[in-house]
Amino acid sequence: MPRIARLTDEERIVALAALPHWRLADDGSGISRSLKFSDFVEAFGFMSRVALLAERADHHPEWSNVYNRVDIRLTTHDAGGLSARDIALARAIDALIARAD
Ligand code: HBI
Repeated sequence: MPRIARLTDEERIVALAALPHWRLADDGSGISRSLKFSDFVEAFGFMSRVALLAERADHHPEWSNVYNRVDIRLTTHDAGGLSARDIALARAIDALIARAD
């Protein structure tokens, strides 16, 4: 039995309304955001900061990096879909980006 609850349809809608940079997967299983930085060092620096957040929260992104681009998908494997943990990590990532501006 999953230890973490998947969000309901209504909870998903409410959560996503406050995360305009994130896209909900068609099947509702996760959210994603793509980011572009000025170069690879900036992108990798960002990934390092997210990695520290993720490790502290014991919640980890699925992501890929090509040069200055980082594609992030958040989903909760233990829940088999989107959970409050993904929303919390998305907010923390957004806060990191806001600070970098
Ligand atoms: N990260 N995205 C994601 N989803 C999980 O379910 C998850 C995780 N990081 C660590 C983690 N679960 C652990 O708590 C368990 O696998 C033990």
